Amino acid sequence: MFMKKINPVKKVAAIHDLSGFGRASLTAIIPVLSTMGVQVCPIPTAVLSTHTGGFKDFTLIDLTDSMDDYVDHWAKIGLSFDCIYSGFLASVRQIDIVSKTIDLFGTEDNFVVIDPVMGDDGELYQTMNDEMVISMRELIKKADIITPNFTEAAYLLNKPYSLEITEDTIKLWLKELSDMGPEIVILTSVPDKAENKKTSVIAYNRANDVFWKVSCTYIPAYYPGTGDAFTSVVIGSLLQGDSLPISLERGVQFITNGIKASYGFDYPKREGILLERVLDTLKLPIIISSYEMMK
Ligand code: PXL
Repeated sequence: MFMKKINPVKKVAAIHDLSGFGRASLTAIIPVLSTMGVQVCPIPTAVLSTHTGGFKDFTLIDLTDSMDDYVDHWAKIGLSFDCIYSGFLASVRQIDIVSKTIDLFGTEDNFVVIDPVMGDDGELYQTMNDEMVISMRELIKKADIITPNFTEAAYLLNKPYSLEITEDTIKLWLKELSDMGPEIVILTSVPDKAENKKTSVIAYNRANDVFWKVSCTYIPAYYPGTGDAFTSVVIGSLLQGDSLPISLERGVQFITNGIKASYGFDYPKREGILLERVLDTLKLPIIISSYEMMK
C-alpha cells in the first residue's frame, strides 16, 4: 500500500446559514463546491425557511449558542481544512466565533476567505448595523482573501458610495483594503464608468502588486445568492490549482451563464439563478480567457 499521506478530496469549512428555499448561502455553496470536487463541511450559523431577500415572514432559528461547542468538537477530533470560508453573519457574536474558528483551524498551509456580506446598492442589509461593520473590519484582518461587493468595500473603508468612481480610485480602495490584512482583495459589482452596459470584478494581489480585471455584460436582473456562488467557484478553482485571474474568470463566467440560463424563464428572481441547469459547466475546462492585467 502507498504509505504517504495524500489528501484525496480538499475540504472547506463553510460558516454560513442554511436557508431552505432560494438558492443562497449553503444551498448554493454546497452544490457548486461539490461539483468542483471539493468537500463542504458546514458550520451552520442559522436555519431559515428562506433567505431574507424578497420573502416575507420567514422563520429563523439562530444557532449561535451551538457554534462554540461545534467547532471545539471539530478541534478535539483533529479535523483540518484546506480553506475556511465565511459569509452572511447575523451578529457580533457570530463574527467573534468566526474569528475563533480561524484561530483554531488556520495554518500556514490553508487559506481563509471572508465574504463580508453586509449590503448592496449603497445600503446595509436590514440585519446589519454600525457595530457589525466595525467588527467586520476587525475580522477581515484575519483573512487571506476577501470578496466585498462595491457597497461593502465602501462600508469597510468608511468612504462614500458613488457610482461615479474612477478606476484609479478603485485601485486605491483595493490597496487600502489589502493594507487592513488580506493579501488578495476581490471587488465585485464594480461600476464601469467607461461602458455603462458593463460591470466588472477587479482584484488586487499584494504579493506581486498586480491588479486583475474581468468585465462582463451587465444584465438588469438581481438574483440573490449569486455572490455565494461566485465566491464558491473562485475557492473551488483556487483549490484545483488555478491562478487567481483564471479563478476570477471562471467565477464571472459561471454567474453570467447562470443568469442567462435563468433570465429567459418567467419565475420569481428571489428563487435565485437556476444553478442546477449550469452546474455541469463547472466540469468543463476554461477555453477563452478575457481577463486583463491592469496597468
Ligand atoms: O446570499 C447572502 C445571504 C445569505 N444568507 C441569508 C441571506 C442572504 C442574502 O440575502 O438573506 C439569510
